Amino acid sequence: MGRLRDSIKFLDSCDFSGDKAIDKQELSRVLREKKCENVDLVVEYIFKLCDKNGDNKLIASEIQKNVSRLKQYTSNEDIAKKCAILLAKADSNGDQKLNEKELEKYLSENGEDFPSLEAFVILDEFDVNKNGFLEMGELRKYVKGKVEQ
Ligand SMILES: [Ca+2]
Ligand SMILES: [Ca+2]
Repeated sequence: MGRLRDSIKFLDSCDFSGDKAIDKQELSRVLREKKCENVDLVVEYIFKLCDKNGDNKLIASEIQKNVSRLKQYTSNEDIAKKCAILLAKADSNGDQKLNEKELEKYLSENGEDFPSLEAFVILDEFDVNKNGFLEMGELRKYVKGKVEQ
């Protein structure tokens, strides 16, 4: 399965205007069709990560570089969508991982009474490889745990 083929497929599925690029409206439309919540936030986050030249369009090379991420963030799967929303809200430095500070900030913005304690507890439980970050696989487990509560 080639990256190039994947990215052409992804471009085809989003590029409604046929200009061989994906703009924010097109990405929003795709996310809405997938019933994603917080669409605007997720779109901004995806562009922050992927639109390296800042022209508000994702061109072929940008799509190719980020295709696995783009597919994940626009997936039909609920957990993937929830992870995308969580990252869009909490990943302030755009490294697609959450460190303790980012978690703490997110938790306090969401009304958690003891955000720093809670962030510590979450990392202790879900940061399985103990690198100090929740990255995608770990994030999925965290989000999944929350959904099943
Ligand atoms: Ca981060
Ligand atoms: Ca980790």
